[in-house]
Amino acid sequence: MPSTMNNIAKQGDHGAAMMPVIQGVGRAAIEIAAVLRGAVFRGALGGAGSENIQGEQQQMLDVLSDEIFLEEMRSTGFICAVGSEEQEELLVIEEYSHADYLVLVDPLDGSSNLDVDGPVGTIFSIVKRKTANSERPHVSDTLQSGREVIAAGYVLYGPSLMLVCSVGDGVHGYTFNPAVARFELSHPDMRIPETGGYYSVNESNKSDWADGMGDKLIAMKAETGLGMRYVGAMVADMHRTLLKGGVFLYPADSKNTTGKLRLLYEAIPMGFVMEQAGGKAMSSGIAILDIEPEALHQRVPVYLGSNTNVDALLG
Ligand code: AHM
Ligand code: MG
Repeated sequence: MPSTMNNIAKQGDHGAAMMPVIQGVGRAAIEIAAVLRGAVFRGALGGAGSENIQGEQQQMLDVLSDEIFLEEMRSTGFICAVGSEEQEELLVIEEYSHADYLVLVDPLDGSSNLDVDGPVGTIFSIVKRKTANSERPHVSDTLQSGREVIAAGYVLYGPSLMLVCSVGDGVHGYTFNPAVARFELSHPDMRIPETGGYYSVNESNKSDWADGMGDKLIAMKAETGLGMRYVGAMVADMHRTLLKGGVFLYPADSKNTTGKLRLLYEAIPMGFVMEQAGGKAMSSGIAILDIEPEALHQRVPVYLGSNTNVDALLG
C-alpha cells in the first residue's frame, strides 16, 4: 500500500497540524495543473493586462492560480490569511480570521516559461500567527524569520506533478498518481548529494553581479568542473539541485540591487527545504533563514545548494 500525504501527520511536532493545510496545497496543485494543461484551449495564455506589486506583467494564469490557491487555503479552515506574490496586501480570510496559521505563496513561479510550455511551480511556507486569535491578522504576522517557519515546500508542474515539502522532519516528495487521483510518497527523505550536480544561474547577468560573484563562480567552476543547467523557473532549478547536487544562485546585480527573488515566498521556503535536505541556504553573508523580514515583498540574494558549493561561492 503506497503512503499518501496522510503520513505527514506522523512527522515531527507539527505534522498533524500541517497535514490538512498541505493537503489543501495538494488540491490547489491538482486544479492549477489541470488549468495549465487546458489553458491554450480557453484563451488563458498570455497577459492579464495588469501588473503585480513588483511592477511585473501578470499572466492570466498567475491570476487564476492565485485565486485557486486562496480558495483551497480557505477550504482548510486552518488559515487566517495569505500573503501572495500576486497581491499587494495581506489577504485576510474573513470567515477564519481567528485561525492559527498564515500561508506565504508564490502561486505560479517562473510564469514566463508558460509561453514555451516550460516547467513552472508553486512555492509556499506556513507560519503561526503572532497576534492574538481574537485580533484581525496583520502583515506583521508574516514578518517572521525562516527559523519560525513551521512547514514549507513547492509544487513542480513538470512531466509529472510533484509536491515536495517539509514540516521540519526531513524533506519528502509526493508524486500525483493519475491512475488513483492522489499524491503518493515517491521520494522519501530527500538529501542533497554533497558532490556532483550542476551550477544553475542566469549567467548573462555576470558582468553586473555584486560581491565579485563573477570571479568566484569562475573559480568554483575550475575547481569542481560542474556543468551548467538553467531553466529560469526557481522550482525546477531548485528541484534539480536537490536531486542531483550543485548550487542554484540568484545574486544581487546592478539592476536588482537587493536580488530578484522574494524573501518570504521564494527564498525562505526553498531555504527551509534545502536545510532540511542537508544543504545550505545563504543570502549575502547570512543564512536565508536568519534574515529578519522587513516587508511582505522584500527581495534578497539567494544561494541554495550543497555545503561545499555554497561555501565556495560565499566563503
Ligand atoms: P516570478 O516569480 O515572477 O516568476 O520570477 C521568479 C523567477 C524564478 O522562478 C527564476 O529563478 C527567476 O525568476 C528567473 O529570473 P531571470 O529570468 O532573470 O533569470
Ligand atoms: Mg512568480
